[in-house]
Amino acid sequence: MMKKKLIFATGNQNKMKEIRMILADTDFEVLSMKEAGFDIDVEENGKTFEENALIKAKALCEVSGEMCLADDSGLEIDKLNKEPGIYSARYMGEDTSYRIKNANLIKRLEGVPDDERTARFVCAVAAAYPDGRTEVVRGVMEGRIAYKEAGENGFGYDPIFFLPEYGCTSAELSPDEKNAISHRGKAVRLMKEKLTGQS
Ligand code: ITT
Repeated sequence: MMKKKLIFATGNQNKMKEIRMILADTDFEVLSMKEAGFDIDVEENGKTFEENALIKAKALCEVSGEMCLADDSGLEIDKLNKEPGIYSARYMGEDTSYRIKNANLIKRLEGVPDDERTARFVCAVAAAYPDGRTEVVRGVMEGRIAYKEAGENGFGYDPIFFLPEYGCTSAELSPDEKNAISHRGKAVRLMKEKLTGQS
């Protein structure tokens, strides 16, 4: 079967790995931006995850002329007014290590009890077609901010994202386990339904 080409507009290798796993069983050939020969870095000046995902997908679609997908995601901490939110990658500076970012967030929640440590990972996935059509979907994973970092899997804020039902952080889940319940897994699977519902 001829696979349909799809380019994912991300410069984040960890996201790319997760997305590839989630789309492995489809008839889409998923290319990273780099593999497709493009390297764009658009200003994410939207006010929501959805707007930013659309900005990234549309920008790459315009330069490549191919169907493109993009992910915009982040961590919302209720006690911190939903920070870092859409600024998750930029929080404390794009080049600051997650050791430092995670330690800072734990520090900001010092003395905050379990039931007020609620947080969620949000992921918007947008699709942009060469004919100008777009689609956008959202996936969410609920949890709590841990008291200390744990786990080596995943990336970013995973070591401080505690999942009460599993008794561990999302960095302690295997890649398959994380994809099965994650914000990105949910959003990409929703998008997959939309994409496979049309030829
Ligand atoms: P692209 O824009 O190139 O896709 P990015 O890393 O800048 O890459 P975002 O603007 O969407 O992506 O920022 C998402 C940030 O949110 C990411 O860098 C992490 O800090 C955090 N994040 C998102 N999903 C996560 C996950 O599954 N586990 C841990 N942290 C996550």
